[in-house]
Amino acid sequence: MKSDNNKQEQLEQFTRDDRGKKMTTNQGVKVHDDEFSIKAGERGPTLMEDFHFREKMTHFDHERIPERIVHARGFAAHGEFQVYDSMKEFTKADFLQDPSKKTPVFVRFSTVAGSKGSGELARDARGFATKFYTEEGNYDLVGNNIPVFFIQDAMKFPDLIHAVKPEPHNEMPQAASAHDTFWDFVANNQESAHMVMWTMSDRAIPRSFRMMEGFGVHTFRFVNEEGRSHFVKFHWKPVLGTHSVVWDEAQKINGKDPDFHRRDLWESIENGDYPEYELGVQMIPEEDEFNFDYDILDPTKLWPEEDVPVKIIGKMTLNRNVDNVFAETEQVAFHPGHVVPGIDFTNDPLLQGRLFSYTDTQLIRLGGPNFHEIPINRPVCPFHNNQRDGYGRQTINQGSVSYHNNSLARNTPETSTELEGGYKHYEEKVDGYKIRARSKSFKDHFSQATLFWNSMSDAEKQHMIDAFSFELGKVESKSVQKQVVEMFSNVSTELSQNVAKAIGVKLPELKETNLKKSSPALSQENTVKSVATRKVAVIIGEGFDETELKEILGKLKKQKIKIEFISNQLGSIKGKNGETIEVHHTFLTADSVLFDAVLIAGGNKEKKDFYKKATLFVHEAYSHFKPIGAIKIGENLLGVDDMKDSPGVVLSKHSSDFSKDLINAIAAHRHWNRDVV
Ligand code: HDE
Repeated sequence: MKSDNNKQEQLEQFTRDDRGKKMTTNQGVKVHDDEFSIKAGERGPTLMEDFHFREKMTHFDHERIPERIVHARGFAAHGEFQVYDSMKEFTKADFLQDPSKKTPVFVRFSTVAGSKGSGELARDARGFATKFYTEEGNYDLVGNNIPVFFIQDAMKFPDLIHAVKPEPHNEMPQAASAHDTFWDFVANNQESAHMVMWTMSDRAIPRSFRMMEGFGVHTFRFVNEEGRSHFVKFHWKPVLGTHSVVWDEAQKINGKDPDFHRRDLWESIENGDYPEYELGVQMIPEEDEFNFDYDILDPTKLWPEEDVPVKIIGKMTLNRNVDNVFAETEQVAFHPGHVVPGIDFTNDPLLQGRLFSYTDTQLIRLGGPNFHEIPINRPVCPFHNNQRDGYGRQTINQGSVSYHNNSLARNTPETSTELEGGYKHYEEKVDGYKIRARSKSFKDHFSQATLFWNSMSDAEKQHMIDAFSFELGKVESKSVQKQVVEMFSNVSTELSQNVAKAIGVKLPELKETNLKKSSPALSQENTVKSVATRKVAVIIGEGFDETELKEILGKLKKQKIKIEFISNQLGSIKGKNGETIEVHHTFLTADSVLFDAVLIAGGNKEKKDFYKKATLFVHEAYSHFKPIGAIKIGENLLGVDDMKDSPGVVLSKHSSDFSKDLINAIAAHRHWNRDVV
């Protein structure tokens, strides 16, 4: 089938299906036997001349490449992007001009601190890196799901990462910031305060890659045809809203299914439930650069959406899983310096340092300077220059000339004027002393951390107090604990006092912060509420009520809710009128933490063992504030009476429209005002 996606077409030239083919060596020689090496006698030593054995083993010995120093654990998918209306007024970037144009994209999501094999529900920022294969070359938006960063200057990045990674003397803990060196770094680098508030919030434990925002973090520039520039911040807004799990659940998911996020993304795409994100931009005209009470180039600051609105300009849809994780997800090389005409940099010192680091890291990770020739990294437009040779070079450049200027090839490949699409850097006037220092305008570390705190709902605040208390509770040094509590007393007295109590350190002095401002856009309570693709576990036993269940399930499915049946054993379960249902999981192979909601169908022929396991399942979901529905015979699984009257628990006998009430309860995501121990 011919595709209308030129990146996919390009990749197909390199894609190979080995099924049904004859086995050959890499030299193309047909293989006679792939099980035994050649030996001098059946019980003798292996012979060096066995080229087939040598080739197979050598290739195997070299299969691994270094994992990414950060963002090692990632998962990716293909898709496309379309702009809603031309952005000509602000940028000349070609892929942002024509609403009928689809630009292929490749997106890699990741955790930051953990190694390649770590669990996906770590408390951590998530990477959200997008490669747009535009007609003018590749544009990479290499962002995170948190809009600010821990540090302001790239110089400190190795220190930050050394502090958060497992401690070098014992390689512990894996994929976790809950240890001494990370919190010591925080206390001694106080510009980290704002981002730490985010990583201690629910944002750091997303429900799904499909339900998290993305941010370019830095301030970039849009430049239009006339050369006029706007400062710009990029946002991805998930169509399904921004949702999280709770910490206890996150830790359990890591054990029950360490692949939880990738499985969710993979399955959604396989099912045709394509994840969608809208692209938004906040723009500030060049002349307004100094009209804010923070420095708009400081990467520890966001621009509150209520002050600088997010203009939604297009949509990205992820619609194809990779064919091969190594070839695509592992070998993709992102770089914030991969820009196209119409998008340019600012002097944010964090961004400036990233512009160096990303090529440098690929040289060791992908083994040389030709990583742009790896299929996933190739632009879809032609590329020509005088760069030659190096490990793994694939292009066969013809002719004798590989220099510029030349006359022998009529000075080609030739450069392009701006009008012809040549990338011309924005001509910004820069004047100053060479100096190693932090700008004075970057010195307020706490105001926006307080803004974030003020913007949280009561439940979100409690989660943050718990997260700080957990993390600092794992810190062994009393001195570090005290320093951190003292530091966050600059952000919120309520937060720091509660944490101090929980970890048993002296209460910090009361500091009155006058900052009352909040930004509602920062709270996940105000996000989109959608039930589409939510996973409901239906607990079902022998003798369930077919008539009632069928009607409810029909209505849930209409809302694109996913249903999975769970019982004591696999196979068919019979209803009271003899109809059967195939069970997807048992209480052994599934767990409530892997679902968004529970529907108890029950069964009147089940015995004690079923009830014991089912009750545990339901109670755990309840303790994680999840919506629970019970149809009549299932109700006895709810046990204690106050559970039946709790928010988010819907009983068919009390409800005139049970399915509707259950759907509303699922849309609310979690029911925080429950009395849960
Ligand atoms: Fe990265 N970062 N980073 N980073 N980063 C890398 O590049 C670096 C920063 C981000 O899925 C590395 O190819 C420095 C901010 C993502 O392949 C490396 C600094 C943001 C990914 C690197 C930062 C990010 C990376 C490791 C401070 C959000 C994964 C492997 C100056 C805007 C991309 C690689 C993927 C990966 C360096 C800070 C996002 C070492 C020096 C801020 C999403 O080059």
